[in-house]
Amino acid sequence: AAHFSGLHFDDEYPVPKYKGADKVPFVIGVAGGTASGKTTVCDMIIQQLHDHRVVLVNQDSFYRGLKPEEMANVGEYNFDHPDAFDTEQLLECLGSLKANQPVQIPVYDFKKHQRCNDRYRKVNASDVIIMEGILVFHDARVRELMNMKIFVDTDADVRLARRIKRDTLERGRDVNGVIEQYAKFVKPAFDDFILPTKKYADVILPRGGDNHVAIDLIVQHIRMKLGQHDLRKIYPNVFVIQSTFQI
Ligand code: UZR
Ligand code: MG
Repeated sequence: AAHFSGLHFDDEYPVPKYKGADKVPFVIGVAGGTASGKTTVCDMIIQQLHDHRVVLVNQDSFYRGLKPEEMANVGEYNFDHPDAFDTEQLLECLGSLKANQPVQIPVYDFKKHQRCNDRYRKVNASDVIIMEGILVFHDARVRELMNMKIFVDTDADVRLARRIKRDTLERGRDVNGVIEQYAKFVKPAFDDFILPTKKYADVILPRGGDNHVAIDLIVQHIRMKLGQHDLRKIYPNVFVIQSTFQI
């Protein structure tokens, strides 16, 4: 009978001082071609996880600013190539966030193709970190920090149509320019660098933000993982206690 006293949790057991103090954040990677609906999917996940602390970090923030010689020939610059990003800095930021350290994320100006010097976005420690971008599965070290990898798989014609709309409406480009750039850089880079990373995904999400069923399933999984996490941290002896039932 003495064993049953094990069912009561010891008052002296060290409970975390504040909620989330010693939790390892759950890191989600969301990759996929341009205009596949990555941002929409992330927004939907964040909305459904409203009762948790979630931050979204975009790979776009880690675009390198173009050097003067590259600016002089901006039409020849490949923004869809892995080298266009400062992956070392991205890795450092994601590592810090995973260690519950706040970080300063650079701010990138899409019109000037430059970083806004002295402007940073401060991101605090969170329960869930979502890292979004066309090439977030490209670097093995970045992939290793991720607990869940989602590849948003939307047909290329749908993506091109959306890209034309977005770049003409929001980025002040003309239709011919967008189509030209798509043929010259965006499509080849998708085939060479983005599509090959699909094999690293845990979840392949067809139709992006239109796929409510898949997004619900993803959110359920994240919730379950966050819940399990809490229990193990607070009651690491729970399995030992159960073994006392064996008389
Ligand atoms: P998403 N991009 C720009 O248009 N200008 C820049 O200064 C930097 C990037 C584009 C980039 C890529 N390609 O296809 C797209 N170009 O941003 C990725 N050209 O963003 O995943 O939201 O489509
Ligand atoms: Mg986007």
